[in-house]
Amino acid sequence: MAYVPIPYSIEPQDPGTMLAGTQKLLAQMRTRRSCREFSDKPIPKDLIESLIAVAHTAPSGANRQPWHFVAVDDPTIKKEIRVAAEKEERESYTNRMPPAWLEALEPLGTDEHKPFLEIAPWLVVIFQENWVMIDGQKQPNYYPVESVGLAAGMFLTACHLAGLATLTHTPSPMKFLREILHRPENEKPFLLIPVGYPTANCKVPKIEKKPIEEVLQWNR
Ligand code: IYR
Repeated sequence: MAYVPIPYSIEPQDPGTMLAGTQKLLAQMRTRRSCREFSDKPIPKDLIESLIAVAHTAPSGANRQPWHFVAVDDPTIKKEIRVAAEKEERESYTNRMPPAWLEALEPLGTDEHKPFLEIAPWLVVIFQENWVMIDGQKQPNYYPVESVGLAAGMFLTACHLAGLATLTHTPSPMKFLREILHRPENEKPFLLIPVGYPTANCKVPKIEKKPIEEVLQWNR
């Protein structure tokens, strides 16, 4: 496909406005937490579609957009997902995760019980497309993990700014999602994201981000 350049610009802002805006965003984003106690309060389909449309603006390797979103609010399918996820998680917590991993998870208070998979009004499952058929030929996608990770991050941000709670859930292994949701063999489940409101007395673990100096090096 030919290169077709088109004009691009961003509305200029002065640095003070940029800093104030960023600090406001930072304060908002600092309140984002992974939620494991969801209420069943419904969320309209068109809101979920807009949130996914935000994720779909993400950049991707060679603009292949190697993602597919499945939004589930069907109670029967949510139950099927919960049953399959809890089966894998039970095995993981009992036999698959080594002691060091279980110890690392202790501050999060997680276990094999995943009631939120049935209670949260929506489960958004992001699939990663590892290859595509182009002109009858199987072609790899480029940087699919990075691309889908970017889309997932933008989805979480959009949900938070809309006032919704999310969880980045990765039951392991999660190939059951491809079967339950009838996705093709070029797609690999990437993340299972319950979306909803926290319960009235929702609790989250008391954990903190590292200080910025620990994750930021300046060379100037
Ligand atoms: N998938 C399991 C275990 C788990 C693993 C990590 I890494 C976490 O950050 C949290 C949980 C579960 O969802 O319980």
